[in-house]
Amino acid sequence: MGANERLAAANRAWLDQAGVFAVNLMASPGAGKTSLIEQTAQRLAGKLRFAVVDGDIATSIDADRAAAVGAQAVQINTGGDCHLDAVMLQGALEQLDLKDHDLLLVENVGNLICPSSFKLGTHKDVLIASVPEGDDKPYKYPVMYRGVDVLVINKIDLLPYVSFDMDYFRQGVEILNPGLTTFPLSCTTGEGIEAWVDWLLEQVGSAAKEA
Ligand SMILES: Nc1nc2c(ncn2[C@@H]2O[C@H](COP(=O)(O)OP(=O)(O)OP(=O)(O)O)[C@@H](O)[C@H]2O)c(=O)[nH]1
Ligand SMILES: [Mg+2]
Repeated sequence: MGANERLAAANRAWLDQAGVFAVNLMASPGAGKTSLIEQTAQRLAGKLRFAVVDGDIATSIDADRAAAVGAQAVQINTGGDCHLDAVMLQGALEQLDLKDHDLLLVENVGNLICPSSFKLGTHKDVLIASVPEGDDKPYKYPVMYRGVDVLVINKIDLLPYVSFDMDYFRQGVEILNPGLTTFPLSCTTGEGIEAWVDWLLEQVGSAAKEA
């Protein structure tokens, strides 16, 4: 873990030097990580130059989806590991033209446990929860919910069809991570996506000012 922390710090320094703001997207399998990348990419076109790193156990399906919406995309296959780590991200950064980008979206392996333990060197950790997973997830996966900087609640279009008590869910989040910035949205209808994209633009803008 110590070696991972050191490599994560080196990744951060590299990203900062290149002027790239990086976000680590974590979620359970199927919560909508790639869908959010697709929606974000479509709205950022012409506003920001961005790249995507996709972590999966196997296949290049997600990197192909990101490339299809215009992102420079690198796929990492972990070959069985349930999370990305700093050395994997370092390998992906070597394949990207970092100087040509302002933003990097990293899609971690679908898992609510392991990714929370491995820092990558990204600037913000974002958790995507989705309505069909159930409203008890903050209570059952506290380490993940406690450690993130931002929460996206995806698939709100399904709220009328599944039993998901938003108040119960948000109370659980509030106990673990008070005042957490949260974006309820739907990648299917597009509702709420603008607020998420505005947040990203703001973050990239403030990072550029600090540099
Ligand atoms: N109804 C609804 N379906 C959605 C929404 N967002 C994503 N989906 C669907 O959920 C499924 C999984 O979406 P992905 O974006 O592939 O999820 P992922 O988190 O990238 O999945 P893995 O990379 O396999 O972990 C797909 O069938 C999407 O079409 C949404 O807001 N509403
Ligand atoms: Mg995906």
